[in-house]
Amino acid sequence: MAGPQKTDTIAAVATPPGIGSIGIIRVSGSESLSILRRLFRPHGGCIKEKFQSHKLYYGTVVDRSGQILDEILAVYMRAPATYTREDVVELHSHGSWLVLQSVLTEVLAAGARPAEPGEFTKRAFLSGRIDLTKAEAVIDLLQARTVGGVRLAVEQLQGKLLDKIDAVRSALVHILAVVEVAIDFPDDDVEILDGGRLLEQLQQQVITPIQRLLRLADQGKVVREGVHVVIAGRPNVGKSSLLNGLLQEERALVTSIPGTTRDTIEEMISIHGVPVHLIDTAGIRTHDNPVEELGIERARMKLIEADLVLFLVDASTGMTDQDRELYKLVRNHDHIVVLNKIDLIEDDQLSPLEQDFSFPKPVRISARGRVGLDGLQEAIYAKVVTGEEVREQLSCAPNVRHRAILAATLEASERLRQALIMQAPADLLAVELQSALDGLSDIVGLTTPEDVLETIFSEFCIGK
Ligand SMILES: Nc1nc2c(ncn2[C@@H]2O[C@H](COP(=O)(O)OP(=O)(O)OP(=O)(O)O)[C@@H](O)[C@H]2O)c(=O)[nH]1
Ligand SMILES: [Mg+2]
Repeated sequence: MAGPQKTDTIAAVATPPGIGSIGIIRVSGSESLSILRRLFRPHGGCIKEKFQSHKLYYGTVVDRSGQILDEILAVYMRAPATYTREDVVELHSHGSWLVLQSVLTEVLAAGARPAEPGEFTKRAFLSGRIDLTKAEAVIDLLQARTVGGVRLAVEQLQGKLLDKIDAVRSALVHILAVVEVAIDFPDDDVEILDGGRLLEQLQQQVITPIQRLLRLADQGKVVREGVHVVIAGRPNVGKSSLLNGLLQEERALVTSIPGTTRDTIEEMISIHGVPVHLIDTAGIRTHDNPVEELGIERARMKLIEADLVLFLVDASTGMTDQDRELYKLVRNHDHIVVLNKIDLIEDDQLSPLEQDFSFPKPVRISARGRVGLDGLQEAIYAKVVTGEEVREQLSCAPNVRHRAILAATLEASERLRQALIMQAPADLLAVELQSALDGLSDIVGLTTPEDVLETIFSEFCIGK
């Protein structure tokens, strides 16, 4: 694995700041046990207690003068069966930030140094317990905002992505082995290099799986980061009512006066685990009021940035000239036409209205009556989440860093394919193969440059 293993002992508060019933200080490194012995007085035990690994002890933690700081539970976990593969100690005190700080001060005085952000996980990586994709999964797990994001991170932590990358790597290694034999025995070049077979292997075991991983990366971005959905329409069509309906709370002001919403309002909902950022905007119309005009300008800007626009029309008035003007802005964007206030008209009056929109079919709702909102959510989901995998269960999705490397690996593989078709000399094939392999080694962390590692682990919080 990359880099030598550090041996100094690190410590940090592993639980978030604030008041909690418990707070945990984590210590990792060769001094962990001696630090525990120095600070901890087990209940009914003696100072020279032989701590059994992975067992909780009840007692008190004391400072250098012998003053009791807190009643705690302590656990000593002997290497290598630990998060970092080093000796680890955890002190579970009461969750007061002051107590945690005073205990940490004593741990540091006893020989540890403060851990950097992500340093525990970095040690797990450097010791070879986890690869880089699993370390990244830990960050994703901590930062996930929906069940979908959590699910994806857990699957990655279980090694789903690693397995797929490993399969592609071993296919490339296999091809490289054949090519290298051909280099060593140039006279037998033609016989050894069965171009047709290698091409088939390259396509089935390298190119197709990488293409699939790239598609999954796009879908994974949707699950992790979510999509921006803008509710747009002329004033008074019920945009804020729709926002409130989807949020199931009275978040935005709703009145019968056109021009109620002046600024954009943003809230998040989760549709089947996908974070959907809903943005309610000021109704767009021409107006002299400068405040309203600013709001309208913002609404236009949001429209441009949106992943999807919900174009809201008041079914009871039908399409007005203003609606038609506004629809011109939306038409070329990914959008769903939503006919609101269907409670005010008869069903048969809706069909002629729908004819204004060729495709896709408008969704009928009553925002105020909370009717049709489930159907609308399904329509939003179907629009933003493409591909069967996500709908069934996305279990593996490369992130932005992996995506860039996979794209480069795909290019190298394509060049290799061309070279095989052209029956290029074996040493040239070997060069392309090696460059494809190097990229994949970067993904799992075998050869990842130090600065990339730094960037990845700096995203962690301290104590993880
Ligand atoms: N009957 C009926 N009235 C609705 C429905 N949805 C909204 N309204 C009413 O329409 C009026 C305008 O609703 P809003 O949600 O404020 O409309 P808006 O599009 O946000 O308006 P602006 O912020 O001014 O652009 C309010 O009086 C709502 O109660 C609906 O489904 N049926
Ligand atoms: Mg509004």
